[in-house]
Amino acid sequence: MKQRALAVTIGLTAVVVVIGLYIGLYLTAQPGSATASPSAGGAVQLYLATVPAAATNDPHPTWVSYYVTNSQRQDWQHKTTFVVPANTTVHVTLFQYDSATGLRNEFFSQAIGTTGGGFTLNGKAVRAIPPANASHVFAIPALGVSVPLAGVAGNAKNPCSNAPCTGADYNTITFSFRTGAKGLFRWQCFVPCGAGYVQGFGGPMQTVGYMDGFIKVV
Ligand SMILES: [Cu+2]
Repeated sequence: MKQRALAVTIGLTAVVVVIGLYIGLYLTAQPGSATASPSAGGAVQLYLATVPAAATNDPHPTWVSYYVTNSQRQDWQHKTTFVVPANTTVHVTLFQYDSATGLRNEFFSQAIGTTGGGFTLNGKAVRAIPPANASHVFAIPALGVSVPLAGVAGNAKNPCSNAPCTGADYNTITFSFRTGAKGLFRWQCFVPCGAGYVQGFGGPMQTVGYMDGFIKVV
């Protein structure tokens, strides 16, 4: 009888500890953030990448995602909160490793709110792409910024499978935008790229850390 009581007590304690850890970790876990690096003329620079699937050891290794990388595309960090200064020009270089899904809303096939009104795609200045070529969109609705990201060709010789994508085929997209006052702004993708989810807008499309994140203007 005594032994049974002891076993029940130990069992209950273990269950309570596990539930406590689960809730505690859920409440305190924060997605990591990356701070833009200083650039010429008081601007700052972000190097981002989009991948067809997160790293194989990720909690969601099949989900499309944004990553933070560096100019040489060798450092890969799964972060989607970007810290940038207020009233500053932010240069973004984005390495697009995923293939096209296509836009449901063609409005997002044009650049909006970028410095100069356009962006560069593999070194060429453009203002829009064919809607069917869009793989992802980088949009900060509250700042009026949106840029379409052309996917790598479906017959690319060396497509990326999972992050990190160093060495795989990619498109380079660059654009700049201006920050205003301090604040926390949501950014997101608008391409229905969440394959396997209702309308392509579930899973990675509705989860911060994949096709969504924050711009922390400080
Ligand atoms: Cu997307």
